Amino acid sequence: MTHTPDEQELLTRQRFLRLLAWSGGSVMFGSIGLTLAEGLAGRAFEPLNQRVEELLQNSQKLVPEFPISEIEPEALLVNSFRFTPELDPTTFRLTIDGDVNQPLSLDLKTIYAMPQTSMVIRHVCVEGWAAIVQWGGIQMRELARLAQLKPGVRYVYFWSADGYYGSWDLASALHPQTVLAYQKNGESLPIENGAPLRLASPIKLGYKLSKWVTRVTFTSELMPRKGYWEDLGYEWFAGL
Ligand SMILES: Nc1nc2c(c(=O)[nH]1)N[C@H]1C(S)=C(S)[C@@H](COP(=O)(O)O)O[C@H]1N2
Ligand SMILES: [Mo]
Repeated sequence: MTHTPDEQELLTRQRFLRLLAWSGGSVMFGSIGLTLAEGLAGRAFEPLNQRVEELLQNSQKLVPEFPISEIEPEALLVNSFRFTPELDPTTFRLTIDGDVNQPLSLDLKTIYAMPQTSMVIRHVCVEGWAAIVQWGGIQMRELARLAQLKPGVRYVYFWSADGYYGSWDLASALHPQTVLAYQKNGESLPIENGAPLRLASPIKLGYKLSKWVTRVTFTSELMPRKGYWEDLGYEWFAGL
């Protein structure tokens, strides 16, 4: 995270092009059916709005990470309140929609080909346990760059296949250590921990870290339903 804004922008473009090449052009250009060429020539690289740009350039305060030797493989308790959905990795798509210029529908192959972030952090559950875990996945900010947030976006909703849902403030979602993870402790993410994709971040309590995320929606307003636990009285921000 030591690039100048221009270098950053260039990197993002290069990554996006690489991503398109690797995905065989399967990145979807929005609901109005832009072709790949139109997308590349036109809207795909519009400058981001100032506020989002600031959030993306500013690496925000990084939470110190742990050495790999401090991972506690047994300490992460499975905490699922509903059922454990079995998602087929071959047909799975992550939908990114809402107030974005470039809605996306990404398969796992495409997501795995994107730049991977790995971090060893502490997961903290309000129920009184914690665990040092290594997560590997894609930064939410990387997805936000690709989707191109519209001006006025302030919140992000995460929808899960078990009916769980939650909302975050945009700054926390675009923090460099907020990741959609597909690996745990160096191996593929187990189903009970949220495969194929779950949120991981050292800046939020466990109940904000949705498992089995299938859809990410950027919005300017919070809806009456703010989150599974939040709607039952738990604190919304839930920062660590
Ligand atoms: N979709 C979904 N996400 C969820 C939950 C859940 O029940 N469903 N439980 C939350 C809680 S309270 C915690 S502590 C963590 C637990 O993650 P783990 O089961 O991988 O340890 O997942 C969070 N994300
Ligand atoms: Mo939790």
